[in-house]
Amino acid sequence: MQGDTTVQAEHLAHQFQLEGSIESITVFGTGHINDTFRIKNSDTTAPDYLLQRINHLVFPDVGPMMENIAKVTEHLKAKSSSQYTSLTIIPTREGRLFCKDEHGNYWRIFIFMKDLISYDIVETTEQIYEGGKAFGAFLRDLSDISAADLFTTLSRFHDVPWRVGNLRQAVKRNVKNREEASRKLIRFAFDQAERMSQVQKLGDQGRLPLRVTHNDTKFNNVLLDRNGKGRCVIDLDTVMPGYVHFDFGDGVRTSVSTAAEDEKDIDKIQIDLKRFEAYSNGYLEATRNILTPLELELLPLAGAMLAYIMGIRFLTDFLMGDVYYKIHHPEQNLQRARAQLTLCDRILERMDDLKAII
Ligand code: ADP
Ligand code: GN1
Ligand code: MG
Repeated sequence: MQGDTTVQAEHLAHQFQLEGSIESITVFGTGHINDTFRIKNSDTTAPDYLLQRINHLVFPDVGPMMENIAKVTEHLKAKSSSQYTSLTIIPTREGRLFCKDEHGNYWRIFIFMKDLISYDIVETTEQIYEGGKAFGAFLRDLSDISAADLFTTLSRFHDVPWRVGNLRQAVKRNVKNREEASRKLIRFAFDQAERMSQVQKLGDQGRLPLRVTHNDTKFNNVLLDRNGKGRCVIDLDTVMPGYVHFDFGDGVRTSVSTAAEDEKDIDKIQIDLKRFEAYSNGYLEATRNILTPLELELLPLAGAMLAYIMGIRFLTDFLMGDVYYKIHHPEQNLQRARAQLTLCDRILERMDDLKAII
């Protein structure tokens, strides 16, 4: 199957306006949603490319989604300071932003950023600070686009009450008889639902500005250069209207601990306040001047909220029989849910420290 996909990828690559010639195509990256391939160029003066088969079960509106990405990357390119660069979409031979194959799959190509690095687990506080600053600069540099100008690719993506409703339904249906194995986590999720709904409630009341947010700012979605400087924010599928807490929170979720997203040994899930401080310093250096007092006041809660959202999404997917996220072993979604809800709990325990830092 893997081989077939790579052959198909090569066939698809020829539909795009590539320079040079293809030396090899290999499966690439650790994303949970799309299928990603790296195209090596045999012509060293031409770029390498990143080819992706878009998961259209997750993203059904590929056209408007690609329009969002084009709008945002052009905007960032027009104003970027020298430190930051933006993704470059390679059009098809017909000049389109993506193409559809005979099986109904959608494909796109970006220039591959050869000398930049993505960290699944970020190593140093300097790297965390740089990643935070890059994600903050992303929000700031897009703050002059009206959120209403962007298409909502995935509605209610970080809407906690809606996510809790989905979990409730999954528990009730219990299609795979997995409720018993998840019971402790389900109880924690319902106990925290009210507290975790605060941002959404204030947003619904019109008390938080809707901004152009990235919505998937896990740390491996910012590329750093070899000197550890933040250079490029990637994975722009979910760029759409949102609240700043979604972006700040997902960055915190994926940088405050050295444990993996699906860490099995929950004793390893510990919060390092120096990591939180580094991320906040970077993020706020870029955004402090544009955030409202209420937005700032809610930032300490954001990391716990995003860990909670991921926890209940993984748990829902486990109960539903692993229909959304790619998994590599049968209990992985349960393990991810346990790790993320533990992380949420550990962040909540440190709330006073986080407030003092912000
Ligand atoms: P997913 O939505 O599946 O997470 P991403 O767009 O994040 O897909 O791509 C998967 C991985 O590929 C990223 O985590 C990163 O390591 C790498 N990657 C993505 N885009 C680029 C790029 N333009 N240049 C270099 N590496 C990239
Ligand atoms: C998915 O595509 P990827 O792996 O960057 C998911 C995010 C989750 C993340 C958890 C569209 O992101 O929301 O935070 O997994 N993306 C979508 O690792 O659901
Ligand atoms: Mg990604």
